[in-house]
Amino acid sequence: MAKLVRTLSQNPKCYLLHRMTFILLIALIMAFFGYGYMNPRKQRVEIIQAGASITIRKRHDLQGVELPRMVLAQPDVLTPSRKDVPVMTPWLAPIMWEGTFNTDILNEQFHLQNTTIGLTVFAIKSYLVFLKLFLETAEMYFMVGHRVNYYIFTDRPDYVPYLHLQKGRQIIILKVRSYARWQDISMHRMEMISNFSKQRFHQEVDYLVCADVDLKFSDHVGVEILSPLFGTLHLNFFFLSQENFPYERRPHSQAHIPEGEGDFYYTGALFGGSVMEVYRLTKTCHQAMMVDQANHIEAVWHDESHLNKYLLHHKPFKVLSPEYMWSEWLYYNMKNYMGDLPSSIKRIRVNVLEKHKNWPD
Ligand code: UD2
Repeated sequence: MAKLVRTLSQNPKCYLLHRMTFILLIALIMAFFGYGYMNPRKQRVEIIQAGASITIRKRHDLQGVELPRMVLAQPDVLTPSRKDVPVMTPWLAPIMWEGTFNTDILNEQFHLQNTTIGLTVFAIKSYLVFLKLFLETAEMYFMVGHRVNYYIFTDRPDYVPYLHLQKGRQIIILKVRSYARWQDISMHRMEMISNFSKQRFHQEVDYLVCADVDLKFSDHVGVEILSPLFGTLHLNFFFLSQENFPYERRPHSQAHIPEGEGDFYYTGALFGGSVMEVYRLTKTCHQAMMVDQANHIEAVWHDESHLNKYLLHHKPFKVLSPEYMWSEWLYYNMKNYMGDLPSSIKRIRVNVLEKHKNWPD
């Protein structure tokens, strides 16, 4: 072999051939190892990644919010989050149950949008007694870490309790008139929310959450509930079939829902959405109640009947499970029908308090 190499190197023609073969070999090696760098697909991936990080940085600059980058496990699309409860309506709105959402992801999304949430609550006449507990527990559990405006509608602003609030949260007291009957107070909430949505809420908040006052927050209620329009399943009727729902069945009421129709029975105690959608809902319900009043009829469950009619015809984007409006005492009274606390209720987030309607003013 050594002899052959020496012979070749002594021959000029063979020497040239040898050099050219060597150069060709080097070029081939370079082309092979360089493929990874030259590959256009790889370059495109890097450009996309660079583009994405610039976009995110811009959004941070714009919003002035600094958030750590989240590293998350890949979602498991083949395993349903809950098998014991319905997690989706037939119109593909999620039904919010414990275990169906990731609070960290949602918090980051809503922080990036710099979301402000308005919580409306009415404390008129004797119902002022509920306000302190309502606010204290809201400070502990409601939209923690987000900007919140509490809109307190009352006939007695001087009696609104003083509370030390977390950063980014404020109380706004709105003086409104009272009515003689509790039914009128309850129903006129729709009118007042629609008026104030038009006058000011649309400039101050992104979402409105409308709640009864005679309740306490007992666990996390966060941005997972927010969507353009949401309603909450009424605990009493979640376990029952449609023919047992207490919809308004008299055809001459504007809240009328014929037998055989209906999706769910929603509680009047917790609903909401974007300011625009809440404006549409409350305005429509108020106008319908005015028509009923002119026709000398009052819907069986007042504003709640009209809310149910509205949500039947305007499907909510999210539906909150009874975790979001539980009632120990109602449940106790209904136990014969419902049995022990259903295992589907993993967390009780809001509790309706027991009360008596005929308190002295
Ligand atoms: C149900 C609904 C409620 C409403 C009502 C209509 C639930 C848990 N709640 O509750 O949302 O649709 O039916 O019949 O299903 N209020 C005052 N002062 C008063 C009376 C009422 O501020 O003197 C306000 C207060 O915010 C109260 C709300 O109106 O939480 C509703 O009145 P309610 O709680 O007495 O009505 P209730 O328990 O029948």
